[in-house]
Amino acid sequence: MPEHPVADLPYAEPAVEFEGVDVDAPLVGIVMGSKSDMPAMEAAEKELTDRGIRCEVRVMSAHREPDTVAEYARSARLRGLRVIIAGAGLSAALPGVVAAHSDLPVIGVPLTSRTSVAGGLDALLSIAQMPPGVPVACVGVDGARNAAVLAARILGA
Ligand code: RP5
Repeated sequence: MPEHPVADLPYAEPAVEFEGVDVDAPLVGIVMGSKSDMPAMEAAEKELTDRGIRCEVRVMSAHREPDTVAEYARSARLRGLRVIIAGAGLSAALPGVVAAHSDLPVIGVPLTSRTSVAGGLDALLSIAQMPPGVPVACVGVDGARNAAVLAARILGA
């Protein structure tokens, strides 16, 4: 019987790549620029949890902790994440920076903020106006729940 045509393909690398992925690993990463964003972003966690979609929540700022954000985004796919939801207010660089370091779909959530000069419009424009080739999907201001619904649709869940 002839060898299967793909039998000799090198599977070693993917096997190594997925070796460390926990079967219970979260599928959606929810990140936000500040602890002050938590009340708004909790709606995303609730929606995903209600749908039985595993998620993790982290606070990290693109401006205050740029190395942490880069490391998180770069390792996201290998850790099993499939979508990243990123919420931020004011200049709201977080979703774009995550998208710069990962090829996973990134959903940005523009947030109103105590010191916003434009009621969240500043964050909305920062998140939506990405340069060609580095896409970030953008929901409405304080639209964390919709970000979770969109993540669920991306996952087909
Ligand atoms: C942004 O600045 C955060 O996402 C938050 O919405 C806003 C204010 O942050 P804090 O000053 O409350 O930490 O980076």
